[in-house]
Amino acid sequence: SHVSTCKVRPPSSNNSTTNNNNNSCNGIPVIDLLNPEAKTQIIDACQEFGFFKVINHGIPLEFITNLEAEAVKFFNLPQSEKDKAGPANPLGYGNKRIGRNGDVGWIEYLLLSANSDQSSQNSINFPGDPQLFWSCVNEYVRAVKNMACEVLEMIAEGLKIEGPKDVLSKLLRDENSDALFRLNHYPPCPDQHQLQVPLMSGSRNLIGFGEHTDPQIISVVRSNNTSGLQISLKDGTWVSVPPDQYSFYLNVGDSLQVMSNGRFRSVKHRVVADGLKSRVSMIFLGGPPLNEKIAPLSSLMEDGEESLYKEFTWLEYKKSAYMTRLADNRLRFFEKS
Ligand code: GA4
Repeated sequence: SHVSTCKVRPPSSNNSTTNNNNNSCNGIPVIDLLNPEAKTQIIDACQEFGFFKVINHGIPLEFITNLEAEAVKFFNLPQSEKDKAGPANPLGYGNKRIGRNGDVGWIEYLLLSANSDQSSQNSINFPGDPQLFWSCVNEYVRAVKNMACEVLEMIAEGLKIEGPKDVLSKLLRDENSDALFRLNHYPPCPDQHQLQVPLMSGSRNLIGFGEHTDPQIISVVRSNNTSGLQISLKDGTWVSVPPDQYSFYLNVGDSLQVMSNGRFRSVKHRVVADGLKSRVSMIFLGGPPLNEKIAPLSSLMEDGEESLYKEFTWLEYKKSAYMTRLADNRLRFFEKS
């Protein structure tokens, strides 16, 4: 399939009056969180793409570089050391295998809990300097979760729904929120003949992380300066996301698609590994408490509008999601026929 490369529109060529967001790369909206228009721009982006980049996010660069250094240190350890933190079931260190249902990719990762109560983390036997590692993770996760909550508050305001602006953010701020944090490493691959992982059709690129949507409410992605992330547009075209180590990309998850009763898109995305440069990404996956009902926000529903989905809790959805393969349409089982 065709994948377009980055074309940044020069400011002068933008004489659109309908689209109030004139800042984009490869068509991907760039939202300046300090811009008073940001709320409306985020709503537009969630509807059209389910994906956008944020700048002026207020997260200290130091938090990012500290954690990246710890991640690189870990991934550079000998295999036998890394294996001590595994296998990922689902938390811990994993290598090539993603989930439980046969998905594989050119990837190694650490899947961690991002709950405020991190006692579940104790089951991971982290090699090296676990104290330093966890303090970097906690410092980063706290800041990124906070930013995600601010964006969810802007979404609530932008939707002009009645009632408190924390209808969405409170689900992440809840002390029982079910959030995950994932550190991914897509290593270089000098000898592609030895590979046990699928190649992209018609190219020399490897699948790093196969196409999927995120089951949670919202995800926040940060990567180093290596490309690889691609998103699927409404028409099915894949678009490369230009790497930007100073910004974050946010994506709408399945749960937010449901809570917006289908107004927002849970964006399909994937990572291709180019085999030459190593890509390191860190992803905060914001989910609600396990017992939370995932249903369209009542304040959003218009007169006579009905939910497109059956009612379910996050626990039910999560269980069901972990039975699927990456590329499956996980929401399908919960759509009303
Ligand atoms: C996709 C989003 C998150 O990375 C993740 C992934 C999880 C895993 O890697 O274990 C899943 C995948 C993700 C969706 C379907 C199931 C579960 C792998 C898989 C095949 C941690 C998550 O929550 O769902």
